[in-house]
Amino acid sequence: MKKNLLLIFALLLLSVFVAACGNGKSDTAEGNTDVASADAATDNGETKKLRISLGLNDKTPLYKSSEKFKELVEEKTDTLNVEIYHSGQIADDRSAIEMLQFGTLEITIPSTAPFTSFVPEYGVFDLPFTLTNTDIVDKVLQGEVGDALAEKASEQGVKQLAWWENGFRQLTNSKRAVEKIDDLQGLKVRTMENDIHLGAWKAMGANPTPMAFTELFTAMQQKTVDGQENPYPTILLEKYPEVQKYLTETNHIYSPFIFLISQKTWDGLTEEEQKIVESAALEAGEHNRQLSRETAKSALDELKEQMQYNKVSDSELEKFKEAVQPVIEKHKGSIGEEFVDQYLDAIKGAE
Ligand code: TK8
Repeated sequence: MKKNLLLIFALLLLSVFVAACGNGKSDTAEGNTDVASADAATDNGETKKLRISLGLNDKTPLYKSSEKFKELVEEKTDTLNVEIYHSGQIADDRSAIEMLQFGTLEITIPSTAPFTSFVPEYGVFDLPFTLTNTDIVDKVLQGEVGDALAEKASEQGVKQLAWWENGFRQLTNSKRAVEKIDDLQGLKVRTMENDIHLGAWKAMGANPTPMAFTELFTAMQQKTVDGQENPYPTILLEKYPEVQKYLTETNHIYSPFIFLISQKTWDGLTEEEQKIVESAALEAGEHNRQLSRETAKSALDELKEQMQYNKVSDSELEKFKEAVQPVIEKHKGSIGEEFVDQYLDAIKGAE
């Protein structure tokens, strides 16, 4: 009898011990949980860790402006510690956004295109040839359209603190110079994961493939895609001339970057910390736009030395614009007719 009681007591003790250990895994969205598990969000109880996941590498204006953000935050408080992870070390754009929704990552700064899966209205920026210069861009983003979009983001468990800049997108490929729309026929162009980009390149005669940015360089190296489209700083600093021969200036789309923080993270900050983080994101955003524009100019000069460059003539570009018109009409519905009209009116008002 005594033996049985001892055995039951030992088993009880064991079960309590196992339950206390747990599996140590937190439910996280896809992504590299080595650096992005929720428990890592606080260092040693005193400081809160803000990890920033970036897709681009540490040579780009995006990374350098993230360092500026870190500097601005850490000079104002010692309760926040900013860590920057570049080149998709933690996750690609879409996965990083999902991790913010889960609260297993604090900050990411993606292009708007992949964000349209969460908030379709951001698709206005994917309507080709609508934003045509940086003056108009600044007026539209800093005006009511920009504010309305940031408002909609908060319905998805993420808070947009600022508009940063990716830039005007240009085409590169390894096959041939693209002087006219017919040169696009059958060209395997990688696009961001966004239906409007896919539809637009199809309408222009290319053979587009949506793909996460983290897979792009390898896909070009292995020739699974012929080409891609990104702003000059990305093309140069991500070393695309190593795997692409032709550079075609099209300015077909202006891509913003959006500074997103997890709502869960935001709610865990004190009011003082929220003020510091928001003002740092805005100030580093101004730094980013300036650096992005300076870098785009110098990058083009360097790329002209390394690639076969051409600019599509205005008359030929009209054929590109004509080809994508039906795509714009079609996606007015998926984005929201009213909001697209508000966006196009804001552009007219800024001209
Ligand atoms: C980087 C991406 C990139 C974008 C793309 O995370 O995917 O081509 O232009 O800048 O957001």
